[in-house]
Amino acid sequence: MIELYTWGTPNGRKASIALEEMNLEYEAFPINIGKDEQFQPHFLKVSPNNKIPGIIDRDTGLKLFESGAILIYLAEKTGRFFETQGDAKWRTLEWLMWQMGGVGPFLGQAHHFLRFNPGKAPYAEERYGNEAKRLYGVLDRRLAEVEYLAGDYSIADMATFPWIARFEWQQIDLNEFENVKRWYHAIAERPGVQRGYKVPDESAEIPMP
Ligand SMILES: N[C@@H](CCC(=O)N[C@@H](CS)C(=O)NCC(=O)O)C(=O)O
Repeated sequence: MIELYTWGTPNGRKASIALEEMNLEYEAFPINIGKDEQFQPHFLKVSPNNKIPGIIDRDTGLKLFESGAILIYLAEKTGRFFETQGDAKWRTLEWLMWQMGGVGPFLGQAHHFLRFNPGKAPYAEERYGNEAKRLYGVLDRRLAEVEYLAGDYSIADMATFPWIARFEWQQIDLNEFENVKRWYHAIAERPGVQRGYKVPDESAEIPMP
């Protein structure tokens, strides 16, 4: 049994999608970051960086924060969605790290300036809007070569998908990125992804282009 501390955001959904895809038993505890619940002492014991997601594995007592580490942990625990040998291992880690170091932080800034604070900082809007388009171009070219980021569907796709699901917030037209659109539709159809997307907010719907 895994305790998942989460909220309905891209980083939170990475973990709930992985838990659903891996058929792991878990209980979700909402941490409302709009109400500063991420600063509560009990949550900081799981995630000292005061950000969701965090997990506690009741089987082992392990507490873990950072979504990339959580995905690797769950994949190792179940032996699923992460090839641990050869080229596929490194392709998975490479694209997972690309998501953690590029897609997450930069698209997060695009949300901040383009969606929530339009007109306040034109330079930042231009910078993060351009960076969003550049990242979509990188993703599109990769997905022109392979079906999923590491070849087979993996934790690298689970990490990236919830960020791409905010394409409207990033002012991205998915029709301009045909390969991303094909990949997005395929992942959006997976029952585990559909269930994981609704944690902890049952009313959340996957946006479709
Ligand atoms: N690198 C972290 C980023 C986590 C993150 O930024 N979480 C956001 C929600 S998507 C959060 O908890 N924000 C609350 C805050 O910044 O106080 C991860 O991938 O887990």
